[in-house]
Amino acid sequence: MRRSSDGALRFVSSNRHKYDEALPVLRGLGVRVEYERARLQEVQSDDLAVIVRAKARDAYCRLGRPVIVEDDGLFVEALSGFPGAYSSHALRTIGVAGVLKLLGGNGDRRAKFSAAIAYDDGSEGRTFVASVRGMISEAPRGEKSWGYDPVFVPDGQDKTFAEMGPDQKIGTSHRTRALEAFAEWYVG
Ligand code: ITT
Repeated sequence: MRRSSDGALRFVSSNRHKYDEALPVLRGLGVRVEYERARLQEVQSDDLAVIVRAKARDAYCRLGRPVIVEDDGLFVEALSGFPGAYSSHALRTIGVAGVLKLLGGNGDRRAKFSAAIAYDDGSEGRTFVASVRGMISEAPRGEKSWGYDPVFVPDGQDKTFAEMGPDQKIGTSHRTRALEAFAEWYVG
């Protein structure tokens, strides 16, 4: 098992929701982690793995201790993968309503939610990418949610992430899959 000096990795993000969902998963897999709020540098790329590696480098340089960071993207088939690596920007500008409008009445609602997790301890860097396939709903559904949760229905389910309880979302999410791959390597 790799350990930072005080035993806890830092999960660095400006988005507390990510950490709140990552914490029970990592804890359950024996990884100690604490939240560090920061908005990290994002290089421009269509590839989440490239973006997340640069974010991890930036986070390590700022904190000087082992970190994990995450970069996510919602890839909509009928929009040629948009918003993909630009999901955060799209949410801040056109929002979920804008993405639904772009899709209009298109019958092809297929999409993929991907998560890339990167670890950096100054000497070693690793990246783990995982995805969940699903559909974009016709309209937002569910309450008390964040990001694209109201419009993403994972395959095999009939609820959007926003309509699920926290345990059910965590049980099916892109984030959990990427974190499990990370923890398998990290805990060793
Ligand atoms: P960082 O500071 O960690 O970069 P961010 O919110 O900018 O936080 P990303 O660029 O990784 O995060 O995320 C892309 C977008 O996808 C962003 O708008 C998130 O809100 C959204 N998103 C990621 N995971 C999600 C999830 O599980 N449910 C809903 N929306 C999600």
